[in-house]
Amino acid sequence: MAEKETKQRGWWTSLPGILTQLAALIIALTGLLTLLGPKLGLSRDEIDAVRRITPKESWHDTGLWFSLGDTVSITADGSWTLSDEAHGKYPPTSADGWTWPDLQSRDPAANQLSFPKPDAAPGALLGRIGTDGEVFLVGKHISRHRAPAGGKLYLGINDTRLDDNAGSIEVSIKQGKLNG
Ligand SMILES: [Ca+2]
Repeated sequence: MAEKETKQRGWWTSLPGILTQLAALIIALTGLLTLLGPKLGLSRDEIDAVRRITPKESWHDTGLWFSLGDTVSITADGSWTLSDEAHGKYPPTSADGWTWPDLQSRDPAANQLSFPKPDAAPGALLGRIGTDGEVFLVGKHISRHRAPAGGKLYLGINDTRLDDNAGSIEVSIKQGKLNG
């Protein structure tokens, strides 16, 4: 009995120590996230332009011109859906889109549709430079993608039918010039 009481006292005595260690861990993690933060997206002073992209337009014209070899970095926030409530299928997703297994579990025939970029996630944010430029995956973030040709930057959703889409994604864009 006496031994049990001693054990209990011991446990309570060490509680402040455990809390202190927990607090130190939280402070350390917060610091780490602050350090990593700018690497996960564009920092405020890096942003050259902000655009809002809706999934109902096939290719949003950002109005930003790129020359061959320039780089484009994009951070995308917000959510949109491949099919709104009226058509009743897909809850909102980020600019990373759905995974193919998730999509096919809801719609087994989905892979027979012709997506703008079939090897990228359905509902993902896509980009192209020039109206005929090669389509590239943007998702929630892309860093220093090199322009394969000169032209304007267009952004859009990886989807086949656009009229049943909803939501919007806000993109922050940074242009890196090859010369200067
Ligand atoms: Ca759709």
